[in-house]
Amino acid sequence: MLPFIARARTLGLSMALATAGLGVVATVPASAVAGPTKWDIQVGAGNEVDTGLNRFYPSDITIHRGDTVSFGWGGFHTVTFNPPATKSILDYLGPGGFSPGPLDSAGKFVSGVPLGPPSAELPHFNVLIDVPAGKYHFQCMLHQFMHGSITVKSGTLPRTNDENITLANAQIAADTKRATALDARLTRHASATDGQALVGAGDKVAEFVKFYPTSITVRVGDALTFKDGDLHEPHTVTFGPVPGDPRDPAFGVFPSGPGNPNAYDGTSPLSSGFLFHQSQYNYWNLKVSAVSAAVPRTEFSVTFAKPTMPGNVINFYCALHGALLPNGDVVGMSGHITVLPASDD
Ligand SMILES: [Cu+2]
Repeated sequence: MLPFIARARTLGLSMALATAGLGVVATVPASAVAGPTKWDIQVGAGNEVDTGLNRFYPSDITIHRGDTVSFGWGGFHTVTFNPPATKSILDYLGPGGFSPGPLDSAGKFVSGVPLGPPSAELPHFNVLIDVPAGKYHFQCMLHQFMHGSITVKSGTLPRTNDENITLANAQIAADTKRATALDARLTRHASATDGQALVGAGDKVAEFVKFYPTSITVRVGDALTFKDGDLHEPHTVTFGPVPGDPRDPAFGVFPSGPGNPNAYDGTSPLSSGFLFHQSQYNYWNLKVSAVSAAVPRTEFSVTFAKPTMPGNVINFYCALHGALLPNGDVVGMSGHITVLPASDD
């Protein structure tokens, strides 16, 4: 069904043409008169604080050749058709990662990122789809499970854009509900004193950009082990500032001191470098990047050399998703540690 305005316009046009003696237009089916359709896909969802939903909403749509797909940003992602084997994730985060449509050949590299002037809403990434009948894949280059497809066919389509949006909203609601329950379970089960902490967590869609727990107690001489539970994005476990130049592609990627993780004093800068999984190294195609030497590591252990003073804590943060403020406070993806004297037994 055409929207009312479009129907009114179509009707008005046929009446005008009929009046001009071109009544033949009345025999053209309404769907042909309507012309190309715009289809909406929301790229990710979440609360923009600590929970991301890394899925295309909807993931798979069926359209006509000549229609436009309008990708609206629901988080930081890319929309990429036919990624070249010569590019790594680092390429997509800069201007070289942008390659506008139309998709007018099956193998054409088309890619967008949510970049633009500061405004209330980032401009959508609109891609005219001008390829023969077939199935065309796209993906987010950052989030390895985030894939979608556009099927091009002629004739009747399975759903309207409005019907797609309704299904997409139901999927967002289901993902949000599942994520809320999983986050509550992780929070409940995170022990502040068992010597372990999670660095990010989630499932194949939901991503929690936080530490579990955020408040940790450990004794002098006992190892505290941080484990990366996020298959979506990399993280760091960082105490104090990260040395180096933030514009350097290698910034923060590799472990750095001078703090000694085996006998940490709680004050010297110390960073795990990026924690990530082998599957992420592969998906990001890091082997062709400036940081190809980065080794996928999913754990970082710290053993403290002395107790914190009463009322004091040691702050830590993720250098990618959190920050150290000039006054020593940490914000975003961060936490703090209380170090007790070694136990006597
Ligand atoms: Cu992080």
